[in-house]
Amino acid sequence: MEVFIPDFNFVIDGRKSVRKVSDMMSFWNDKDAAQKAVDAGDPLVYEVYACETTGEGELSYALTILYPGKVGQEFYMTKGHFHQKLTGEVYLCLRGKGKLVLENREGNTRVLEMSPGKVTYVPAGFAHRSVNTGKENLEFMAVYNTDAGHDYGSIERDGFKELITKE
Ligand code: M6P
Ligand code: ZN
Repeated sequence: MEVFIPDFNFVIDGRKSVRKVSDMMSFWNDKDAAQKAVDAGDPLVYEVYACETTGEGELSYALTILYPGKVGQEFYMTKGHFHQKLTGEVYLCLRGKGKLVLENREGNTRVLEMSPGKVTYVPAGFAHRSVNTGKENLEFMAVYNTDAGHDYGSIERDGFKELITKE
């Protein structure tokens, strides 16, 4: 199958969010390593360019650029979230190498591979976190329901069962 990989050397006209190590203190497994990274300059972990629409039934989409690196043994990752509303999400990996970690409220887990051209699906009811296990940027497009909402609370408190420390 031929896969079309868009050239992402353009800036998406969207809202940009920036996450540094210090913005995610409660999400890292190794808090001492996280504090050391903050003290050493607080590196950028990821950026999200989100185009969020309004209106029932609409879709929103976001480009995430997740930089390579580790905090302790743990690869750089997104915070990860559940949707407030029971809705799925589609990911298209554009560049780099990584994993998409899924976990539902019952603790069922799946880890999917991300590589350029690969599409992965997050079923409704699964929290999702992307992890950069490579040496270059991991870049991906996500498409989700505009009403989905981001619920970070339980991930912030309990984390994911899967800790990604190996490629
Ligand atoms: C993807 C989508 C976005 C999300 C982003 C970063 O682009 O799932 O909705 O905001 O990744 O993930 P998080 O919000 O968990 O930090
Ligand atoms: Zn989502």
